[in-house]
Parts: sequence; C-alpha cells; structure tokens
Amino acid sequence: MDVADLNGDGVDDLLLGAYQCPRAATHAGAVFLVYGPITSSMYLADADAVLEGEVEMDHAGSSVDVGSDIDGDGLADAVIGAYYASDELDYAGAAYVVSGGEWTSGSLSGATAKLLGPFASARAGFSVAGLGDLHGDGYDDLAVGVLSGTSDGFDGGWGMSVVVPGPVAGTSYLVEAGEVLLGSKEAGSQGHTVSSAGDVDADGVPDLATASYQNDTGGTNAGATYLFLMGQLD
Ligand SMILES: [Ca+2]
Ligand SMILES: [Ca+2]
Ligand SMILES: [Ca+2]
Ligand SMILES: [Ca+2]
Repeated sequence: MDVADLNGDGVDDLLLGAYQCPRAATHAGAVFLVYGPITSSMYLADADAVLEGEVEMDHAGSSVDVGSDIDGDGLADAVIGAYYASDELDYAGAAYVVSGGEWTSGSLSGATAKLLGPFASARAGFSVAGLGDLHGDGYDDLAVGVLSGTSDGFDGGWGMSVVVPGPVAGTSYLVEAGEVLLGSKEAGSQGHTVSSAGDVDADGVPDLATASYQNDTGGTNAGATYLFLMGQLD
C-alpha cells in the first residue's frame, strides 16, 4: 500500500495491492486505486480503478510504490510487483510501471512498462521502490527487489536489487534495463525489501536501503539492512 497524488489534483490517492486477489484468475492479484479525498469507510469493490494481474498465479500487487515521476510528465507514477509472474520462466517475477493520471480498470497488460525477472524462481518484484532522480536527467528512477538467486540462476537465497533508470516503456528484461546490486553469499534474500533512503550522505543523489531478512552475519537468520550510497556507485 502506498499513497501519492497519481492524478495531479493536489490530493493524495491510495493504491493498495491484493496479491492473491482472484478477480482475473486464481491468485492473479490486483491493485486497487482510490482517489482522495477519502473521508469514510468504503468497500474496495467501489474503488475508482482496479488493475488486475494478467494471468493465474501472477501475484500482482505483491508490492506497490507510488510517488516517483518515472516518465517525467509531472504526475506521480506507480511501480507494481508481481513476484510469481511466469512469462517465459517459471516464477521469474515481474515489475510494472503504470503512469499516473486518470486510470480506468483493466489488466496490467496495459501497463506503461513491464520488467521481467532474470531467471526461473527469481521472484522479481517481491519489493519495489521509487527512488527519485539518481542522475539528474529529469526522470525518476526505481528499484526492484529480486528475492532469490544470483544472476546465474536460483541458488536458494542470495537475492539482489536492480536499479532501473527512468523512463521505461514496453517489455524488457529487468537486468538488461538496470544495474544489479548483488547481495553477498551470506546476505540471504537481499531483495526482500527495497526502499528509498532519502539522501543520507547529502550528496544530492537519492540513496537506497535494502533488507536481507535471512542475513547470517549477526547470527543465523539475524537479518541485516544494506545502505547503498548511490552517488558513490557511479
Ligand atoms: Ca489525487
Ligand atoms: Ca509521471
Ligand atoms: Ca533519472
Ligand atoms: Ca546520497
């Protein structure tokens, strides 16, 4: 769930993921958009727009982030994970970008962009985050968490995060569109959570925090948080 002004009317709007929603198909998932102001209880069946997962088991809405302007048009956009998507590889996962504006209900097949996970069981899109503009080009950028595996294939828990520069359009492979930030071998599931960290070193470049919930550095499955100072990675 996340909140930002997607339609540019000055009032924040609510985007809520329901990753097991069966509206389109079993566990296809969906995201529900409710334009603000929201002043009382309501049923999500009365949401202003619903974007459904494309096919059975996609788990669309496993993560959502709104607020970054990835296409640079001045409106906040949405990034939506579908971590069980199996387009060409089973459970490779995917992340969608949907441009802000007045949405109409339909399938996520109509998204602005779709970024496909890199290998079977990668489960890309378990987490997503808008990051702000890393390179000062006027387009906000995004990060997609990949729950498992190295770039060589599934190995049960390395995980990684991929930083993708905006704008994005059409369908592409996540690792070809972006820059891979790998966890260490001990850093189990480094892509479990990705989040904007603001600008913690005050160099003017937004930074990235990721969580590695099975990290063993401090003890078995003690977990760890990584902070990537993005201005120092270039
Ligand atoms: Ca609004
Ligand atoms: Ca936008
Ligand atoms: Ca940028
Ligand atoms: Ca920084």
